[in-house]
Amino acid sequence: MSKKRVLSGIQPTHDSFHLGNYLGALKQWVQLQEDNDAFYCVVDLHALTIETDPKVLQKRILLSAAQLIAIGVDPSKCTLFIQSHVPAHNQLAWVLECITGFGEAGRMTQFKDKSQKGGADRTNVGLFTYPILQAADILLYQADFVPVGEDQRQHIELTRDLGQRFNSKYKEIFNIPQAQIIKSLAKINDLQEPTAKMSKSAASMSGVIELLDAPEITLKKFKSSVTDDGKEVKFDEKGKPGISNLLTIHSALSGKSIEAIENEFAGKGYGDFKSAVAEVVIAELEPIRDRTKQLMDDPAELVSLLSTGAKKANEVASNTLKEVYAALGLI
Ligand code: AQP
Repeated sequence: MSKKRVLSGIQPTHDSFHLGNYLGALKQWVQLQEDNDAFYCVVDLHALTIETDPKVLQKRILLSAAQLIAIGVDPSKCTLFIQSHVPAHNQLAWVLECITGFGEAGRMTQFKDKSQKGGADRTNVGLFTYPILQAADILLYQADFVPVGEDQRQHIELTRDLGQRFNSKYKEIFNIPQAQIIKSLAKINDLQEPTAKMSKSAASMSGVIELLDAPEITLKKFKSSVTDDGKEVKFDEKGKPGISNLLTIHSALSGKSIEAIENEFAGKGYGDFKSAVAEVVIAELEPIRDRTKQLMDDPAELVSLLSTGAKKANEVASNTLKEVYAALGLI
């Protein structure tokens, strides 16, 4: 049986990825590379929707690639590349923009949230067309699965709609992908605002567990996490969102069931529980932090690994684009 094609990307919008990215998406990337033909990219063009100092962006792109490798994304098992190294992403995006309705793009909730937060003056057209570029990222590689967190569900739906629309209007070229979302890990929440998703662009990083944080910072963030007035360590998403979020994190990393963790902390205070969650997280993140630092010591080696990935990605992407252009009647 031929291998399934997997595609996913992450934005270099911050120095460090966070625990939401890690549990919601990146841990799946590592597993899926074993039995699938996986393409993973650092979506640097998407990051241009936020104005960033060029030197800072350059460092973040390298840091992102280094973190992915440190987590276990292995360039010998998958195709790891930088989005801007493959021009077909922008070329297909334009084609897809021409079959996307204005109202359809305007209904994307991430655009609505981000443009509302930034205000009209700071909202650029790139933010509006972002999901269409994302659709091009995915459709170019004929992906079967896209491992993502819950926040991306709507964008994957749009990708499917655009792929189907092109196929029925012009020619059956695109494989229609499915989102692969692990329900229990699809939304890791901010430790200070446990009903909101943990995000790289949060107003304050005090509730965001960054993979590259020093252990003492991670401990401090967990110790000061917002919980409730009760005493019981019990999973109850509505009544105890803070404790439930911590239980999800502990369970995902320790491999223990939620029930086993609840039993372990029966009769103990929230303080002990918070320290225990921090301990599990620190044990997971320390090696990732160390390996990222080592990889950043040799940026030339990183760039060389990424250019090998880009070569492979370009082959697949340019073939799809050639077919698309021909189907459109372009000479
Ligand atoms: N809190 C989260 N819980 C579970 N999964 C999450 N993801 C993001 N936040 C959570 C998943 O991580 C992958 C990469 O995300 P991204 O950087 O491409 O974009 P994002 O979804 O916009 O992530 P952020 O952290 O909120 O970044 P900013 O603030 O820059 O927009 C995706 O698969 C995402 O689902």
